This record gives sequence, structure tokens and C-alpha cells, in this order.
Amino acid sequence: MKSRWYKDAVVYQIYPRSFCDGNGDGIGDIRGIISKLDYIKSIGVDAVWLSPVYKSPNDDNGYDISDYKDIMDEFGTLDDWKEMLDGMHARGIKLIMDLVVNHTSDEHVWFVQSRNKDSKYRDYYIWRKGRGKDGKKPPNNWTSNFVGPAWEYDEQSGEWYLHLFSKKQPDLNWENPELRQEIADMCNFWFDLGVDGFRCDVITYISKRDGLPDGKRAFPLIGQEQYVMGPRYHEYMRELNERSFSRYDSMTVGESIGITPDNAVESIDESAGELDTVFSFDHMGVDFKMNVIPVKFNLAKYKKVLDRWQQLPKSCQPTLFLENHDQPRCLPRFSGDYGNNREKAGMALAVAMLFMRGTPYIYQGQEIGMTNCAFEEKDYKDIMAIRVFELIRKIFPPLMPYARKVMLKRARDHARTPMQWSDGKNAGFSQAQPWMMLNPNYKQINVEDNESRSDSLLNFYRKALAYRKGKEVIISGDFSLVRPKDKRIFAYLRTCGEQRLLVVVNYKNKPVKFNLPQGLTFTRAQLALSNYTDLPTLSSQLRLREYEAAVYELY
Ligand code: TEU
Ligand code: CA
Repeated sequence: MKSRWYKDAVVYQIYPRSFCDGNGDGIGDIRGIISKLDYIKSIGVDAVWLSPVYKSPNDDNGYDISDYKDIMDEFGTLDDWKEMLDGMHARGIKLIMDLVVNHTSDEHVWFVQSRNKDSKYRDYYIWRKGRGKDGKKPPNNWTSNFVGPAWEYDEQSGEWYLHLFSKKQPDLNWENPELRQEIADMCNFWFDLGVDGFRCDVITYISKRDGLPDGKRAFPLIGQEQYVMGPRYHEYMRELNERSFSRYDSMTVGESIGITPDNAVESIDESAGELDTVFSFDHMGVDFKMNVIPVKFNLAKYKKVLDRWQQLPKSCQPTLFLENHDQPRCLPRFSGDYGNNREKAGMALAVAMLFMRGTPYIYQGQEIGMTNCAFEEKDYKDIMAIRVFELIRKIFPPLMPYARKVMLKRARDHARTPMQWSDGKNAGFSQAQPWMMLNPNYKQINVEDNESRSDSLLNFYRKALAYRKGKEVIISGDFSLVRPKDKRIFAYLRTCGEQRLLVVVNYKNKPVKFNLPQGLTFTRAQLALSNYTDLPTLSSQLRLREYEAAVYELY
């Protein structure tokens, strides 16, 4: 019954708040998305992953859900949503919704009821007595992903509740069977309305370690604890799969923080009966220590990390991505200083990603080369940035200049500046002042300009996706790195029977010489895709220009 359509699919991620404002209040919404469906189709993607649009008080922009079965007022109505879904399906685009079930909003009716000790909903969340004589110390030392303790004290009941994110995002207690059934039913509610799958938010967090023991951490108040893939994680996933995912021709992708190539098979093998695919964050860890401290990008290390995922058995489908709504932009993150070669750099990163094995995800704006933004402290809107500044100011103010520097590299806000549609008023995003600052470079970087030039980054993405479609060697061919230790060039070979594809990408904003290994022989090489117009034919020594990227079919 299940077709594995996602094996040859490319997904476009929409962060609705920042995509397009349809009603002129400065906030992106569903009608805005509807107005851009032809644009999305034109890129050549097969599916959309839509970040949350459910009812939410927006402490974490929709990742704090107060009603799983309705749409946030700012984004529109369920009827708007249905029109959007029909519009996607009419264009052959599938819809992957965000599934945020590690936690709810504290304004969800379950949590409101749960504050009452006698309610059956008390057990839907993780309530514990505090430590110390008067119980005024948190039950354990876990910290929230948004810094500070992961526990909030509730005066009324004299107990604490767990929140691995903000205190307005209490963690659900998956040990409760009724709760698990409600979640499966809720997924089926959306499947019955026609959605094609789910992206499962922090899904590896749902099973907590027995007894909630103290965790190890690098710094007080900051740093991950040991709540990833707890003891009943697989059991819960298999159950949800059995009760929901497997009953529809769906695709699921887990935001699987902490997953490794070694334990991924158990989660995503076709026979696992859990998730179809997962996002791993190993490659996002190459230039940030512990997810926050910037370190120099090292291409050799990056390739090595990606390669481990490429070598998963063929019964496991990897995912490929450079950006999402939590990450800084890939320009200049992975390209370095691109100077006047921003679009060439964007093309280079696109080529390296798109021809590996896996399901690629393109984040809104990536296709036109949107970049990080030169924020001042007042410009940040994301709870994570705000909390980091708050905490540092409180505990050690001399660190503030460093914190500002780090956030300029790391903040999630970089991905959330409004989509740049044109060089006109508010970048064509809205008639009104947008909810967060625009990147001032919208005057140069925007969709309209990209549409007007045949050699633009957007048109390159279109070409690359069209070339990719249906090619067996790309979908399922073997992957092997060529000169893995080279720190300037990302090159690899894809092989499927007689078909061979060689991908060569210069990650530097300067010319680089590259010798093909002696063992790599061919009688003819046909250039299939390139970001330069006048590429010389392939010889054993290549001279690649700034960010030059090429795909060759070898015979
Ligand atoms: O992200 C999980 C997560 O850990 C990120 O918040 C983290 O910020 C990122 O890896 C960088 O450190 C998911 C969502 O994608 C995110 O937007 C939500 O804030 C979070 O879960 C809570 O729902
Ligand atoms: Ca709006």
C-alpha cells in the first residue's frame, strides 16, 4: 500500500510567518501561500513541508500549539487551509505538515486542566515534586534548549512541570496511553483531510529516561541533557506508525536530534515500521561546537560526516539539507566570503547537495540566495536569541559583546527574515511593516530579479531539479567521495550499474586545481550541469574557477 514516492522527491520548506502576507497585516499567512503556489510549482519541487500553522500563542512561533485541530487566527481559517491543500494537490504538490508532539502550549486545554491535580490530564504532562526540604529546588538538573532550568514551579499544586523548550511549552507525558491514542487520532484527523505526511518535531525527545536522573552538561544552565531516544522511544514510534502513519500513503521525516548513522537503521529502515526518514544534524555541527560556539568550517570534516549517512544501507533513505528555519543561511555559512560571487556560491552549494543520495529539502529563500542578516540586538525576535541575551546579561554582562558576535553567526532569526519577492515596498512580502526586519539586501536579492535573468540562482535550481528528476543513478546509486581529504573541493561519484555521475564542486572563492584520481577512468565525459557557461571538457587535471560546480556523466 505504501509507495515510496519520497525517494525521488524534492521538498520545499515554508516558514509561514515569513513567506508571504496575504491580508496586509505584516504577518505571512495561508492566503499568501495560496498566491505563491504557481511559483512553488515552478521551482520543480514535489512536496511542501509547512512549519506549524495550528492555533498557538506564538511563544515559539507556532511550535507551541494550543489546538492541534485548528488554524492560527493570524494565518487564516481551516477553509483557507483546505483551499491551499487543494491548490497544492491540483498542481501535483504533496503537503507535509509539522507534527509537534513532544510538547504543547501551556495554553492547550490539556495543560490548563492538567494544573488541577485531580484531573485525568494531570498525567498528560510531566509533573514532579521538587528537591530540597521545601521542594523549592527543581526535580533534576536538566536545562531547557532555550537556556535555564527545564522545570517550572507551579504555586497552586506545589509541583514542577518539565519543559525542554520554553516554559510555555510543557512536555507531554508519552507514558500515558490515552495521550498516545489522542495523538494518533489527531494525526489521522489530518490524514483524513488529505495531508501527505508529517515532519516530526524533536521526536527523539518523547521518551524520557526512567526516573529522570540528573544529566551531564558542559555549562550550568546551558547544554543538552540525556533525554534523547529514551528507553521507550522505538516502542512509541512503532505504535504511532501502526495506528496512523502506516495506514496512509504518507511520508514521515523525524527531526531526530542525537540520532547517529549507527542507530538510524533501527529507526528508518524500510522494515522498521517507525519513520520513513530522519533529519540528522551532524553536518550542522561542523562549524558550531555544541550547537552554539562558532568554529571554522572544515570541508573535509563536513564531507566525512555526510559520507557516513550516504553509506547507510539502500533500505534507508537519507535526507539532504543546508538550511531550515532554525539554522543560519548557508550563505555565507558554508561558502565563506563570497564577495561578488554570491550566486555562483549558492549554485555550488546546491550542486553538492542535490546529487547525493537522499530526499533534498530547499528552505524558502535558499533558491534565490538569501543571506544572513546584520542584526542589532533589538532586531532579534526569536525566543532563543532573546533568552540567550537575557541570561548572559543577568549572569555575566562582560560576555555580552561575545554573545552578540555569536548570535550574528548562530541565531535562528537569519532564516526568518521575510521572503524577498521584489525590490519594491517591503520586498513585496507585505503591504504593511513586516513582523520582523527585512534583510536590507532585498533591493539586490529578490525573486523578481531572479526571474528576469536566465542565469540566476533560481533558474539554476530549476535546471538542477529538472535534471535530477527520475534519474536512477541519483535516486539509488552508490555514493563515493573523490579525494575526501581535499579541503577546497567537494567531489563524488555516483554509480548505478553502467551509469556513472561525477560531481565536482569548488567551495572556494578562488581558482583551484584538482587532479582526478588515477583509478577514475572513462572514455567520454558529458557535461550535464554547470554554473559556468564555457566549461572545458573533463581531463584528469581540472582547473576550477571560483565556486565552479559541474556534473558529468561518465562513459
Ligand atoms: O527544534 C529543535 C531544536 O533543538 C532547535 O530548537 C534548536 O534551536 C536548533 O537545533 C538550534 O540549536 C524544533 C523546531 O524546529 C524549533 O523551531 C522549535 O523551537 C523547537 O523544536 C521546539 O518545538
Ligand atoms: Ca497576514
